[in-house]
Amino acid sequence: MADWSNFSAKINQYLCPPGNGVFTVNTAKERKESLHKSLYGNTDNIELAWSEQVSQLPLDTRPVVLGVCSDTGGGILRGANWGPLFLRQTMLSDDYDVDYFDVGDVRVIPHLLHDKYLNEATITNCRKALYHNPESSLPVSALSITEDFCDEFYHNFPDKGLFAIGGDHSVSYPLARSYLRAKKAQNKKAALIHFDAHTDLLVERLGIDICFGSWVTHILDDLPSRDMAFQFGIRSSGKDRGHWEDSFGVNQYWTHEINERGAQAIVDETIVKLKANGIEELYVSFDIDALDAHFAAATGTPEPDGLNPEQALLIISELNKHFKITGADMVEIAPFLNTNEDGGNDREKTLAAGSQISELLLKALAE
Ligand SMILES: [Mn+2]
Repeated sequence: MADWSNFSAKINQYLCPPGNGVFTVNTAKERKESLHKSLYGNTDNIELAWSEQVSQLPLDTRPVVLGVCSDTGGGILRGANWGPLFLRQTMLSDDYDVDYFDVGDVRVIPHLLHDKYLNEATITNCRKALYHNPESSLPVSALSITEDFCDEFYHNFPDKGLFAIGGDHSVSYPLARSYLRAKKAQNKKAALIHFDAHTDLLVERLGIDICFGSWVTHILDDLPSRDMAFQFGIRSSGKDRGHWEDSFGVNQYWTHEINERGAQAIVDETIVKLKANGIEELYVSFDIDALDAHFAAATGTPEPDGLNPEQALLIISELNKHFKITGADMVEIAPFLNTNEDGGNDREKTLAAGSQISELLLKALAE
C-alpha cells in the first residue's frame, strides 16, 4: 500500500472538496453548500469530511468523478470553470440516476495552463501558495496537476473508470493522454471517441500548442494508430473533412452526414472499423458544443445545425454494446453564459443535456 499512501497524500495536496475548484469566497456559495450537503450531509468542516471520504477510495468500486475547473485553455467566451459544480448539482437531482465516487476538484490557479509555459520563479512562488513549500517538486498548473493525478490514479487503480468534468477542452489533453499511456502499459488497445462541433486539430493557436483547439493533435501519437480517433458532430471548420482526415489520419463524421445517413449507420460503420483494429476499450471525450445550440447554448462556442442529444446517446450506447468505455469526460459547459439572443433557459437546457449524456457515460464506466 506504499503507492496508495503516496497517492493519497498527493490527492490531499492536488485536490479540494467537490465544487471548490474555482477559487472564490462568495460567488455561487449557496450552490456549493447545497452540493456539500447532498454529498456529506452537512456543511461544517467540508475539508475533513472530504479527506475522510478520499481515504475510502481503494475500497470503493464505483466510477470516480474528478472536476477540472480550468478555462484557461479556452479563450473565446470563458466560463467552463463552473461546469464541475453545476453539472454535479444537476446530476444529483431526482431526474438522474447516477452513482459515483466523487474524489473532488483540481486546485486550479486560474492564470496558469501548463507548467511548461512558466518560469522557475513563478513555479516556486505558486508552490508556496498551493503547497506552502517552495521546495516542493509538485506541478502547479491545472493541466500539469491533472496529468500527474491521472498517472498516479491509473497506476494505483488500473481497473477503475475515471470520469472528468471540465473545464475547457484543453483539460482532455492530460486526461486522454494519461489514459492512453495507461492502457498501452496494460497491453489494452484503446480508441478515442470525440464529440465536438470543432476538430480541435490545430497544431498550435497563437503560438500555444496545448489549448482547447489543439489538444487532439497532441494525443494522436498515444493511440494505437492515428485512425483510432473518431470525431462526431463536426460542422464548424475552415477546412473540409478530407483535409483533416488526410493530414491527421483521423476519422470524421460531420453532423450533416450523421443526419443524412442516420446515427445507426454511422455507429455501425465505426464499430466495424474499431473491431478490425482489435480495439477493446474506449475513451469518450464529449464537448457539449457537439450538440445543437438549441440544446447547448451555455457554452463558449455554441454552433447551430448540431446533433440532438438522442443521436449522441444512440452512438454512445451502441458503441458500449461492443466495447468497454473505461474513461470519459464532459467539457465546455459554461453555466453563466447566455448565448441565445432571445435569452431563455440556456443554463438549464445545457445542464440537462450534459447530465443525460454524463449519466449514460457513468453507467458505462460502472460496468
Ligand atoms: Mn472541443
